[in-house]
Amino acid sequence: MNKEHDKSKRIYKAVGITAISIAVFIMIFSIISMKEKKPVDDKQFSGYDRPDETITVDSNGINEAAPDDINETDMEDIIEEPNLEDFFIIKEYFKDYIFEVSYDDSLDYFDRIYNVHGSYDLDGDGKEDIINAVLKPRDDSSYIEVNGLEVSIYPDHPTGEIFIIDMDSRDNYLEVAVFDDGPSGDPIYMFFRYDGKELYSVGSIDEFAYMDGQGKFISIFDLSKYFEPKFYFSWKEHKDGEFASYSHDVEQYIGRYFILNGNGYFVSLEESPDDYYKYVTWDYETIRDFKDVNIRLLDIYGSSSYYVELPNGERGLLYFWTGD
Ligand SMILES: [Ca+2]
Ligand SMILES: [Ca+2]
Repeated sequence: MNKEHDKSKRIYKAVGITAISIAVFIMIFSIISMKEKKPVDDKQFSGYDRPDETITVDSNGINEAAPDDINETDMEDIIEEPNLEDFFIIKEYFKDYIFEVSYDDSLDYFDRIYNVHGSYDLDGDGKEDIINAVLKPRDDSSYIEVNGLEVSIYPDHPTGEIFIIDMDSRDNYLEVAVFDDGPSGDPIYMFFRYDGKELYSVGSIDEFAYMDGQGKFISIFDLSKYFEPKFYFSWKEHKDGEFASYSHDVEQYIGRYFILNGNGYFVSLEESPDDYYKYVTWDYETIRDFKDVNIRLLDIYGSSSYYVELPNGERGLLYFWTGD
């Protein structure tokens, strides 16, 4: 009887140990597979392996729709490479609020002085904060003021456009974005934060930049905007009132295929030159209108200049006009 009892005890023990081992194994396995999940997102942006691969460009790259389902799970304090799918144009992050704007319309458009008034809770204490601004072109008497605290600014071509924006949903602050059309068609948004004690500038970025609503921004100048899938060269992260820049490894896209759309300059060249810029010409005749052309990236000089191979085997410099 005792012997039998001992035996069954041993069996229970053995079964117990096996169960624990299986549980541990499952745990380790799920941790590994969780870790392995991450690069899947990146894969979408690494270009196409073969030119004859099915071309689906609809969900790749950047969305211009409302940021309805932004993933808010990544709260870790570590620097993560942005996933372009989380990025939307800046306007999508404006609050639905309209400032009172007045100006003397007897003045020329480029000389107008805008007086702006509004109120919004900027520091998240539940009380509205009084916001005023005077925006005068190329004049340092321009300023923005919150609850009597003033910061002077120097807009080139203000248009009176000013918005409430949430640069980072992870903190309680909302920022004020002041639009400046720039010295010659290089529009920017200047951001200001009121933290309950102080009002200060928290940087500026081009109007067409993208952001993820969690402090990360990608300038349109750092994006391969004519390619699908798109990729970025660098991004900025807003933290503690400052922008830090991080570069992204684009070498990984060399040898990959992308769909090209848009007007680009193309100069036929058999090999990628060391000094590509010597071959750059702004001749109208070198402009080509590319429509869904499957190109292969052979060299990347910057976000607006590449060495590529066209589907017919022709190789050359591909570059885009970015100035004005
Ligand atoms: Ca407040
Ligand atoms: Ca915020």
